Amino acid sequence: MQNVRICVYAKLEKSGIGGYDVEVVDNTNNDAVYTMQSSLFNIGEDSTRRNLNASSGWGGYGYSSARVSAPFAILDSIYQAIKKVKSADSNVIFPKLKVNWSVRNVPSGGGSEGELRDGLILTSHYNGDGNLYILGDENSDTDEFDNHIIIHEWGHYFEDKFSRSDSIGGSHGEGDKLDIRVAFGEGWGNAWSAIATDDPIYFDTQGFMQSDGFYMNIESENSAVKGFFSEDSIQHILYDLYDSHNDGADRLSLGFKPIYNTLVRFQKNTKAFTSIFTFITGLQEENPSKQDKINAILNSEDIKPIVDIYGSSQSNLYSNMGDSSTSTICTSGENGRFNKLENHKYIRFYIDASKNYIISVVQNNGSMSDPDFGVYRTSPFLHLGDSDSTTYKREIGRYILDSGDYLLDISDYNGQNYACFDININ
Ligand SMILES: [Ca+2]
Ligand SMILES: [Ca+2]
Ligand SMILES: [Ca+2]
Ligand SMILES: [Ca+2]
Repeated sequence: MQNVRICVYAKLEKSGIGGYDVEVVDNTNNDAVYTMQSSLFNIGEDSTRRNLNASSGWGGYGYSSARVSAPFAILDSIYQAIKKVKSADSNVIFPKLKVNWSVRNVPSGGGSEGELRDGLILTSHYNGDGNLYILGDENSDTDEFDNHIIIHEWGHYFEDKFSRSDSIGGSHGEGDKLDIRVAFGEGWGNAWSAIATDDPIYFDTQGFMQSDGFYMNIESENSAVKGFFSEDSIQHILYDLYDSHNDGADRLSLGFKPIYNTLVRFQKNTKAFTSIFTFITGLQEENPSKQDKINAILNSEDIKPIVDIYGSSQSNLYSNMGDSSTSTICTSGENGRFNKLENHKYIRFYIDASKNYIISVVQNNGSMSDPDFGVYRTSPFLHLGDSDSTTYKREIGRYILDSGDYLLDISDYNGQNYACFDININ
């Protein structure tokens, strides 16, 4: 009789319709896939059953041996997310996902390729290209058992592969008035973690012996700031649209399917930047009879009825160039830098004739700004490029544009309190 050992890989694999391909690797050890092994045993002549235990490695006051269960706990959270998506669409196929976890993944560094290989991952995050990075830093911040964190970050993978996110990223926290694209992306991540787990208590364990942490109630916590620019408001709205527990202004129980359908169809193809304005516009188109109940939930977070994808009637973030080739906008640094509300303003414009265009953005109220802009075709939605030289006062870019609708995303890198710009497209 032979002696054998069973080896279990930290992978989730299923081919074909409804399939997925997820593996957990050690980014600080040449991307080796985590495994666990049974002891040697004699297979004998009859069928035999082996129950394997993946130990946590916890010794009572700290980790005293390998955290064998950690990669499998991460897979368990991801499998929960996969099952929730499949409950809305059984035909979905999940593109490959690599989860980079290590006990050496610490909350520092800047996220360069070399740093990621050394475990300097800054924070648990999705890298925009099929890779999750997850913290494993004992006595500081481990995330392998923080299912809401894992599923939040997986939610960014979902946006990337199935929907669309125009979020520009950057730091964000409670009480921030954010760029609408960032507010939606982060609010979605948090709401999604509560939706996938059916547990609105979001928890992040931290600190000495992982005994500290922070939590929030995704359904009912009072938002530090309310509005279309608040990630708190977005997460409360998305969760209340989904859940079947009536509370406050929430009398709607849509479940996940209408939310999923809106994300993978309307939101993916919308001609404005992704925000609560685009999401709700799409949701309302598919669920017109729910309008009043949707408005009641929006109203509880100080958002007026949403009339279009640009937030017309309650935001001045977009300007429409119309038939002229010039326009004026003003950015503000009042709410912070880089990714806060009104750091960026957006211009809608239409190109009639396909040719070479010069786009210029010039400050008209001083010279201390450093204007930058991005150019987007809207259908199909495509980021054509950025003009971000370090010259003060003006930014000029040349683009070959075909006829169609476009967006400009204009910001002041110097973050002046109030900078106004003339925009010309010729
Ligand atoms: Ca944690
Ligand atoms: Ca509800
Ligand atoms: Ca509710
Ligand atoms: Ca510039």
